[in-house]
Amino acid sequence: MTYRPIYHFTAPSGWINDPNGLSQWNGVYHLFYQFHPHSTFWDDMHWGHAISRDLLHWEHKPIALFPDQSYDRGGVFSGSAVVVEDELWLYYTGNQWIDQEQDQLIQVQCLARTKDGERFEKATVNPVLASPPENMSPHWRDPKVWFQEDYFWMVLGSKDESGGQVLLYRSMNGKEWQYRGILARDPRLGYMWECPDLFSCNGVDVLLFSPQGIEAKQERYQNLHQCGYVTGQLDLEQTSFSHGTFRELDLGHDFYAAQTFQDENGRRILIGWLSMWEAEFKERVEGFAGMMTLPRELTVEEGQLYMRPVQECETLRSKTVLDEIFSGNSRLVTPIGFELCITGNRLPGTSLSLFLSSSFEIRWDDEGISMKRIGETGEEERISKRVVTSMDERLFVDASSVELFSEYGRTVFSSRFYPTEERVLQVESTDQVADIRMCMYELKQTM
Ligand code: DQQ
Repeated sequence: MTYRPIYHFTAPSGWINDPNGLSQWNGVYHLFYQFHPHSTFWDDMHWGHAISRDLLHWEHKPIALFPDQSYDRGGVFSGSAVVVEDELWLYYTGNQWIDQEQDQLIQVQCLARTKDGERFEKATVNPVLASPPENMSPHWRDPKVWFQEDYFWMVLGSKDESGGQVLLYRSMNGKEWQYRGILARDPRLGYMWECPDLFSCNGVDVLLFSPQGIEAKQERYQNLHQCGYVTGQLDLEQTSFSHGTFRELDLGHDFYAAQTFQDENGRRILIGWLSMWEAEFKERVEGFAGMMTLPRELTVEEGQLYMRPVQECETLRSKTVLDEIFSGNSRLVTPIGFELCITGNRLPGTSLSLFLSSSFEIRWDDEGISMKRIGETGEEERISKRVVTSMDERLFVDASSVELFSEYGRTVFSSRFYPTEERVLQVESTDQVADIRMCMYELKQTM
């Protein structure tokens, strides 16, 4: 039984976490990522690199950035990319450990440039930001940079004694930066915010970030760390962002450090890490750990973010394995990678369950949608209390991952699962669930 995905991105070997430097440059998509090539555990971070023309077939490139300078010898941490004239500029956090066990560190913000996407040069002016604003924590990282209204802008994740926050910087030339102030903070949302991203989508300003340490509250905030967003009104000149309440972007067990970019067609595309800190990573026995989500197109509808797999994903469909009106419990041996579409209506009072293995169940009933996994630490359930009777559901399964796009992308769950037996889909319903059509496509291998 292999856990290696066939159409999701992962490294040829070693450990990966956050997506970095997502961009499209002269038609080519670039995916950089936090990478430890020497083991399947997080350690001195490098930036791995891959390119694609369709967001699905990724060509592995040599490592782009190594932890080889005095200011980043403890790791080339997360960051972003901006196209500047005929170059791609990469911003990242240089990490230096003072005492790793005590979490004592020095972090600085750095720039690297490439003219050809092959050779990357760290700027001689590095670090471009050498210390955090006065009296602030040395934990400030993950620069997300963009160009707007004649300036380069940067948001950074950070914290103070009351909790996580986002800092705003501005620059005329991308090398000399001025601190503009704290753009957002909320002491109820954990002790540190990582990987901030600020963008406008369908005319709505969105701040996406990954807060660490929010306490679980009923069905919410069930993961070790969360990834979510607020929407509101941004005023860059005034360093202010008035916004509504925080929402988790994905309700599954494994989703963190997501980043977005705008592609050359104007789409706002997101990729997240389809794993979670301190998770099982059973794939380690195969020499790799961690994978990315499918690329997803974002829209804002009814005031909230929707995520749908990019349209290119339809080209993955090879054979139709199943196309039928659901008529009762069934069991089907599945391909390693498949997409299952469920459309129609579920009658109130009925339930529909999909078992991807005896330890992984997805269920729709009058309580909502749930994903239940039995793992090393026992049963972990993730729930959306939104009740779905009119079904427009797309499920992507790839060896050891599942992504459910429910109600045409309104509610999304991403999780890892580790089947031990045959790859089987077992469908069970309590009663006649009424008029449900199920289509399954075998998906092509791209990786
Ligand atoms: N991962 C990176 C940091 C970031 C964290 C280090 C989020 O830059 O804050 O690998 O997963």
